[in-house]
Amino acid sequence: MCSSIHLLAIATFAARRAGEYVLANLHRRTDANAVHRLDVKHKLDVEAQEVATGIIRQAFPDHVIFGEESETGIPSADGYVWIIDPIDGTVNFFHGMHWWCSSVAVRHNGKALAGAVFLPQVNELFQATADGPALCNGMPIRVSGTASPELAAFATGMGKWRSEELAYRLLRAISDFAQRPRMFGSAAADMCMVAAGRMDGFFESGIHVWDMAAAGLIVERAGGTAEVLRAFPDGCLAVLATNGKLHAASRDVLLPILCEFG
Ligand code: LIP
Repeated sequence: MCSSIHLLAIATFAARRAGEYVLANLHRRTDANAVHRLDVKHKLDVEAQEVATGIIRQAFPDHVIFGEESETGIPSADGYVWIIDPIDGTVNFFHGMHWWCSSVAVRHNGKALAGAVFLPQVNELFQATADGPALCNGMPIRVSGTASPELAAFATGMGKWRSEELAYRLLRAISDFAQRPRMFGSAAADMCMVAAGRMDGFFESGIHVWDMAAAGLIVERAGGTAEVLRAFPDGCLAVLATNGKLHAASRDVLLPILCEFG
């Protein structure tokens, strides 16, 4: 069994180097392979994933490595699997918005062991291991104490991939449930805000395992709860991450809407 400290060191090195590579190429922010209405396929996504992959491969040559830009499908959960999102918040990055990050997680037989999320343009590095504290720039972080939904700041995203009606129903439910909905455009970065106690919850339907693998562990190790409410056949996920105190009430609002749409 690999030590969690070693796994975290490599996850951190890979996330930081990938983020620094993208930051060094900020002048290429519009250098996309394809620009779609709901997504941008960016050349720097591919290049930064290669940077992270090289670091991980050198340290753990026999581990499975997979990321948003991988041509293969999601690998089986057996053994060690590294999960990379080289730029989470690609559309933000493409438009010059600073809210994006590089995320690297490692799982063993499906259990998250270590994760790092690096936000280069706000210079914040979030980390956690399965048996250690959640950290931001090396300092321990904790989720908020907000227990009343009407006082909760809730981040969400607008994945309209499944149905626009579903997307707007979910947004309306969060807007009615929480004090304020907020939409920043990077699931991993938004979940780290929950871990740091700056937001009280996050929900999005239509993200992927690479968006949440590291940040979900960081939320849990900060005392919160991160849960996949629905896993869809195409690999998309509906993910709820909260400070724990709001989790059951949030799930009770959101899950019936998800189920209504199948
Ligand atoms: C993004 C997510 C975001 C979601 C976007 C996109 P990407 O990931 O972080 O929360 O709203 O649709 O999925 O594609 O930038 O890595």
